[in-house]
Amino acid sequence: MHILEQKIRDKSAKLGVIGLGYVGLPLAVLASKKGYTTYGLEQVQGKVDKVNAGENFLQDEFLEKHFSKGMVNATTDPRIISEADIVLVCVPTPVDKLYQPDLTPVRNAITTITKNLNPKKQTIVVVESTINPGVCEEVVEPLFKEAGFEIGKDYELSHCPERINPGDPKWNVSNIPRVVGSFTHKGTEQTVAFYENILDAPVRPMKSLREAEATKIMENSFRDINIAFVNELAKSFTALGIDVVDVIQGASTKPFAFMPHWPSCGVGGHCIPVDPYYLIERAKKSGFDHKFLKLAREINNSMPEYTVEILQDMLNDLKLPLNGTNVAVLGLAYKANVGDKRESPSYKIIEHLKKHKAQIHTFDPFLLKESTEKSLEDILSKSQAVIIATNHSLFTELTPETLEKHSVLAIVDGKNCLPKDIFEKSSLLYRGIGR
Ligand code: SAJ
Repeated sequence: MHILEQKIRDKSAKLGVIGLGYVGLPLAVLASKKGYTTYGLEQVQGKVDKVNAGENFLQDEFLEKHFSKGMVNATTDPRIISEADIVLVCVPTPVDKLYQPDLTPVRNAITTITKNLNPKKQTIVVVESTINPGVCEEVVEPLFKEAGFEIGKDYELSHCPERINPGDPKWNVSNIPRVVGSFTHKGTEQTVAFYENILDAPVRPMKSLREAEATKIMENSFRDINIAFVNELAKSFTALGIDVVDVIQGASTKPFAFMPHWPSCGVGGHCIPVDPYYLIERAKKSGFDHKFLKLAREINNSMPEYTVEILQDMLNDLKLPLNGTNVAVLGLAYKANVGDKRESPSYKIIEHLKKHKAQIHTFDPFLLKESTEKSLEDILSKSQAVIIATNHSLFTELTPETLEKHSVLAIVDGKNCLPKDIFEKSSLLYRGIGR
């Protein structure tokens, strides 16, 4: 049996995880828990210190339960790569302001590997970061080639897309099934063997790197287009006096061939609003125009402005201009009960409110440093209108009485997270998204 295969089986293989964020740190802790010596290469010294002190700086249930001091040897020193038998790349793959993919973090990680790779070890390099089909062969492999390394001989290259769902109490790094694609058959076998050793979930070998890269992009584009579908229905049904949430709940009684998604003030996060652009841009290079994916992105990107328009209509009914009105934006994070503001619709709502010269106040219990007010009481006491931009549990407990006590006049429920029927019986003006 090949030495590396033996080391994977007997867990003497050493791992190097590049990027100790919400993907890399849980992965490193899981591998360590399963018996592998695990190094973490992280450029932020503060994170390195926290990891070595056993301090969990992420909101992640798996880490809360399993992470402790000594499990991961974190460092900023890239020379640990030369010791690793398997290197796992877990760095961000964002888009820039023009929604263009930004592979800089991936390129930097791969360059670090090429400067420290020990070809005698025939290291397996696994990219976990979400990338579009073609990145491994067109961006990653050429960097190794330039450094004089031959794929399949000096190293193996695999892709195992991460599927972390921040804040999910059920699905975590240990139990989410994974797919693996590699450049060679041996690479696929070895990489599947590694993941089968650390996961309590099936690992599916894919035909090649490209199918593995396409899998994650497809999963998240699927979610984006389905959200865009209900967001378009929300606009259309409002004009027809139809409550789209009631319709979605009705359609959900069908036990097959329907999967509910929900309209909201926008689609945020590091995955759903980002991943489709990776495919849109790469497909362009092969002469294909993803009209449908682009339209879905356009619809979802229109929801923050649509939310402000709803507020504007409500204030018109009260003969109040948005200009000069004190508006409370409740929530800055992109999803409930996490402190992550990447691509958050809240900031786009704030931009539109600014354009209308509203007096803007913000409060997010998970992002207090970014909030202008430090408590719900504070912000409500200053505001005549409220937009719920994130469905944090704290906001879902809001009652009409609380708002009326602070003489709030109107509320836009951007995440349809309040009991509409109760609010409609109050003196407040209440509108949801599509209901
Ligand atoms: N959203 C809607 N309507 C919906 C669902 C979500 O407007 O029906 C909005 C959310 O408010 C949020 C954004 O979309 O602003 C993204 O929400 P999300 O629940 O998809 O959360 P993410 O971004 O953390 O997505 C992750 C993804 N996981 C990975 O990429 C590994 C995604 O694949 C999962 O499907 C998703 O979690 C999940 O299912 O929760």
